[in-house]
Amino acid sequence: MIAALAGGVGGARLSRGLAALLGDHLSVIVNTGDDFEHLGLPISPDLDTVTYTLAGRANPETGWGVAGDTWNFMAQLRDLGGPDWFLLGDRDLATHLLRREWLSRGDSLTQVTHRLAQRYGIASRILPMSDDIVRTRVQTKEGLLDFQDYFVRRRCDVVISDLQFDGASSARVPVAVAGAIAEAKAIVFCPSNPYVSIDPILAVGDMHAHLMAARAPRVAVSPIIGGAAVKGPAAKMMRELGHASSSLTVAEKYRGLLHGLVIDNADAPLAPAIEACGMAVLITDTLMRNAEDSERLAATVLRFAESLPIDG
Ligand code: FO1
Repeated sequence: MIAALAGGVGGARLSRGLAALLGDHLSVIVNTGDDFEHLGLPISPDLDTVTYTLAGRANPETGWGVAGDTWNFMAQLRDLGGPDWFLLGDRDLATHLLRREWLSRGDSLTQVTHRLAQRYGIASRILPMSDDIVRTRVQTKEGLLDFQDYFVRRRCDVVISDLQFDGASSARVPVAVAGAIAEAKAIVFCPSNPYVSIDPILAVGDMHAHLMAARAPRVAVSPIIGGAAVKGPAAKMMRELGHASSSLTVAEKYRGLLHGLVIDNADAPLAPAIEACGMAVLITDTLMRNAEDSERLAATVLRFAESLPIDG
């Protein structure tokens, strides 16, 4: 079993490569801090992005939503003066309506996510980081913003000073997640935003203890290439939170947690400083332009993880 931690589009892209190689030997532990209720619908963006991507159904331009989706619902909503800042495609709507139906009759988010993945014929397991409510909120000079308000409505155009994950400390690690980590031969931190995709996962209950107790190498792929994020606000957040937007910041952030960090060729000069953080470094092409890139990088990361001697 390989366990991967993932959020957003970068996490989904590497998960796609891992799933192609591993099938039902892969469990993807997904961030739910982005989740929110919109028009009475329970929206789980990162769970849906990973599910659509592993199903080969994700919108290739945006990374989120369904490829080829139509927007009749949004057009009508707009005509009726409804909130049109968060786009819900006609096909995407089916996911949210089914999730609401199943949650309201008592199914867990884990059960709902598993059922949706099964209906897409996905062999890998897609596991919410918790079945309890965790909400990422962003501290800005305009006050505390819910994540989607910050990320979508405001397009990240406000300076952030801190992040919080409401509910995380009391949220429970699901049995399926604890099992995936305990059985893992390697644990992969996908190139997701460290602050709003990986940190919420690490903040859940005793997740950190489960990861540290695992007898498996823990390796991450840096989401930063040459000081810039491949996609999304990770680099901007790093600078606003007072750090250099660099793979070295990722290494310093995960010092003590990671056995290895995969960085891009562009960041090769950082290798000695990253090794000084107590982790091995692998330098390769980490940009995933297509499914072949994702599979190549996944294979490279797995070989790297297997090569690492781990402490007892
Ligand atoms: N991101 C946007 O920038 N604009 C949107 O209108 C939008 C709608 C949306 C609908 C469903 C969904 O699953 C994701 C959606 N996202 C949208 C992405 C979302 O904001 C996520 O938080 C990102 O995936 C970042 O993790």
